[in-house]
Amino acid sequence: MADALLIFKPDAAYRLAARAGIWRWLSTEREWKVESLDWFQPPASLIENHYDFLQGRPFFPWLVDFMTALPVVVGRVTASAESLMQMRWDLGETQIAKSRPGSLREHYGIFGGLNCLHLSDAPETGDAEVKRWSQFVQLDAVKVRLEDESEKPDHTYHLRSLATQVANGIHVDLASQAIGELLAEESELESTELEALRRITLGALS
Ligand code: DAT
Ligand code: MG
Repeated sequence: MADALLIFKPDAAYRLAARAGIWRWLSTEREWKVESLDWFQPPASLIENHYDFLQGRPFFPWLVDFMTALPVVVGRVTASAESLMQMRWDLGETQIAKSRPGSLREHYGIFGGLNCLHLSDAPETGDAEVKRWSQFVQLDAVKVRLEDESEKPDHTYHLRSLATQVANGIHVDLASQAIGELLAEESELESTELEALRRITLGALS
């Protein structure tokens, strides 16, 4: 069995219907086990190391902001190498426009790298990521209970449509405002935290 690091990124941690849908999948524990889960706000230095292979890419500053702007739900799962590959298959491809129909990211992801979930891609990376993150957050107990249903609406496809408009320079102000309103409806965030979720969402579109 191998360790893998799992993160509900802000677009999954706070969009409650998306979070519930992803949790419904994760909690089946079909061929894996959720060993730990907790809220944690990563410092920039941790994210810069975690994603060091992406340093220099144009989206890197956004990626660091995205992953550090708000607390996220971090966990450790154990799975065989084959099961981890199966989990990554269920997750879908990195960029939303390319993610496989029926995958979690195609279902809940909004745009570009706003893709809901991090999951280590192999036993070796899982081992290294769990060791690195363990220096910052305990990965040995399930401390958060996530719901598998939500009263909140799931606006994924509407958000994706508006995000595509913004990314293409079409009705940018109106579409940006509508994105903020839909995120407010999907989440329980208010004021500065809601503004942070809006900022990192719009940041993925430029
Ligand atoms: P994954 O998360 O599927 O393992 P990765 O490890 O290659 O993908 O990249 C880490 C994160 O960086 C990814 O979840 C979102 C962001 N990212 C990667 N490539 C991107 C791109 N071309 N455009 C926008 N964001 C990207
Ligand atoms: Mg990766």
